[in-house]
Order: sequence, then C-alpha cells, then structure tokens
Amino acid sequence: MNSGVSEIAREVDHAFLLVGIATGLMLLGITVVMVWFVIKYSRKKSKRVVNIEGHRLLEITWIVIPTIIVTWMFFVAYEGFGMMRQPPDDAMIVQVTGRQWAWEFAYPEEKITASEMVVPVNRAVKALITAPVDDVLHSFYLPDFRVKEDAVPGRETYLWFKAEREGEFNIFCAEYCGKDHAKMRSTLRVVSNDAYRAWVKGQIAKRYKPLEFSGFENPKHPAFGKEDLNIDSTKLFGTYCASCHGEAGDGSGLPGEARNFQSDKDWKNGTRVSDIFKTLIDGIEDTQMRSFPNLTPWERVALAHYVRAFQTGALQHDTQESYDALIKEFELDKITGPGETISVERAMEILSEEAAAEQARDAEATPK
Ligand code: HEC
Ligand SMILES: [Cu+2]
Repeated sequence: MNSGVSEIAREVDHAFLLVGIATGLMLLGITVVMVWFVIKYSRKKSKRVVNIEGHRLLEITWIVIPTIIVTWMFFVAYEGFGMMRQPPDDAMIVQVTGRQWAWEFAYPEEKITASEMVVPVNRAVKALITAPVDDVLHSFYLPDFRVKEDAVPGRETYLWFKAEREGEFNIFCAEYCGKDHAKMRSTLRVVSNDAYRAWVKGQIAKRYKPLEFSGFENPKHPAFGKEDLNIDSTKLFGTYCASCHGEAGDGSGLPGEARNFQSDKDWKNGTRVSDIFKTLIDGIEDTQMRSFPNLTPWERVALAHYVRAFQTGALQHDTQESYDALIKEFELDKITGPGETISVERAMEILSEEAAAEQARDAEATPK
C-alpha cells in the first residue's frame, strides 16, 4: 500500500502509528507486570494474602498517565478528522455514483461521464457521492488516500483528497453490496494538468463522435453497427448488463428473470434497434430493468446491436419509418449533423454554447 500520497493519508498514518505505539506499550507493560506478579505472588512462595487498602500515588499515576495518552490520541485524530471533513473551497467537483456493480464518475463542469476517475495532480478534488434511490448501500474507498465514504441511495455524501503524485490507484467498494461486490472496482488515475485537459477533450470528442447518419437508412449498413461507432460494446455490456443478463446474454445473471436475449419470445418492446434504444432510455416499468440515462446515444445504439447479436431466432428489423421516428423523438440529428464529422475544437465550441444557453435560461428563471 502506498503511503504519503496526500496530506490526509499522512495524517491518518500518523494517528494510526501513535495509537499503535500507545496501545502496544500498554499491552507490553500490562503483560510484563502480570507475568511478574504471577511469578512473584505464586502460592508456592507465599501462602499469606495481604489486603492492600489503597495506594494514593499509584492510583493517581495510573489515572493521570493513561488519561494524558488517550487525550493526546484523541486530539491527533480529531485534527486529522477535521481536515478530512473540510474540503478547500476551490476543490474540483466529481460526482461519484455507486450502483450494482459499477462506479460512475461525472464531471459536471465538463459535462462528461466516465467509468474511471481521472484527476489532475496537486489539485484538491471533492467527490460528491451518491447511489440511485432504488440501489443499495455502497462505499467509495480510496485505500492509498485513506479515505472512504458510504454511497447512500438517494442521499449525497462527500470526501476529498489532493493527490501529490501521479499514478494509478485502486478504487474499491467497501460495503458488501451483492453478488458482484468484489468486481465493483475502478481506477483513479492521477495525471499531469496537461494530460488531464487532453483527457477531458478526448472524452468530449467521444461524446460528439460523428455517426454516419446514412446508416439509418439501411439497417444493414455497417455504419450502424458497433464497429464504426468505435465503442467497446463488450466492455459496456460487461459493465452495465452482464450482471443481470449473463455474459452470453442468456439471462443467467441476477435471479429476477432478466431477459434471455437468445430467445425471441415475448419481448415487451421488441428486438429492433429502435426498440432496444427506447428500452435503454425508459427501462421497463415495475421490473429490474431500469433506464440507463448516463449512456450516450451511440452507446445505446452499440448496445442494441450487441444485444441483437445474441439472438438465435428471427430478428425484427427496423424500417425507414422506425428510424425516422427514433431520430425525431430523441433529436439524434441535432447531436451531430448527418454524415458530418466535427473536430474536437468544434465540439468544445458546441459545449460552451450549450453552457452559455443554459446559464441564460437559469438567469431568466431566477426571479430578481
Ligand atoms: C438489474 C438487472 C438488469 C440490468 C443491470 C439490465 N437489465 Fe435488461 N432486463 C432486466 C430484466 C429483469 C428484464 C425483463 C423485464 C421484463 O420484460 O419483465 C430486462 C429486459 C431487457 C430487455 C428486453 C426488453 C423487451 O423488449 O422485453 C432488453 C433489450 C434489455 N433488458 C437490455 C439491457 C441492456 C442493454 C442492459 C445494460 C445496459 C441491461 N438490460 C441491464 C434486468 C436488467
Ligand atoms: Cu458496492
């Protein structure tokens, strides 16, 4: 385990060491005296027992010294605790959501979400932690930084840290949360400022990754397949879906009758790309199949293809009308123009325009 990657980590280690030494010394002292007494006052040696009425100096000593040690331990820990609970005002915000069984990181300022946490070195980071209301308790744990906080469904908790060196660190869930609790891991990557900016740009560009809209006209067109979207659907499926639907899409996951994708029987919304797309947006009411609002449209499209690929029976196919309806309903054509590619710079522009428009709306909405 790393030590000293942040000030909090050092404070915690310091308090831990002190408590360890103090309790170690007490254990040693008490044991030594006890063994000594056992030998010294052995019945074989002295048969007469003397009743000691009191010894003021001795009593004062064993009250005062431990009190001082314990009080000292308290203040050392209290000081560290105070620091842990007070993130600096300029801390960067990352929203952390724990759900069965994955961590998700949202950067509200940049409007991006990711499945790993990336932060710049030497910058205070405040993690706002939560879990969806219909999920269970998780615990966001950064062992190298000695910080841990519960993710409570429907509530927001927080922790903060400031990484003092670059590197990759573990993120664990420290609260047993069901079948795949042990797999609920992620990575915290602490990188240089420049690398962080580059990462953010990359994430934004990914969100605005162009899609060949001509693909919509022909469901068999490869542009509408997962390859061209350049999204790792296997990973997506493994992260979000396999726990219920099984790695092979056979519904072998969580008990609760998740759909077997291999069978073509009794689909509620249907097996067309547009149907699955909608299932992922709305979920299926009164079942464990929730909505996945955090997925980008292209991730939904990729997953829809992935799910369809499990089918062994007859597939329902989209028609021009069903694609048109999908595009219209979710304004897919507004996300990127048909067949047009945009640069990262243009993506940044669109983003800032969006942010400005949003601010203007907010300003209008707040009464003066
Ligand atoms: C918590 C468990 C769970 C997770 C996670 C989950 N599903 Fe489901 N899913 C279900 C259940 C249960 C059903 C069956 C609901 C019903 O029809 O009664 C279902 C049904 C479906 C259906 C069928 C819809 C229809 O028309 O009948 C699709 C498609 C689907 N899931 C896709 C996905 C994808 C893709 C993911 C990952 C992004 C996913 N699911 C994650 C539990 C889950
Ligand atoms: Cu968990």
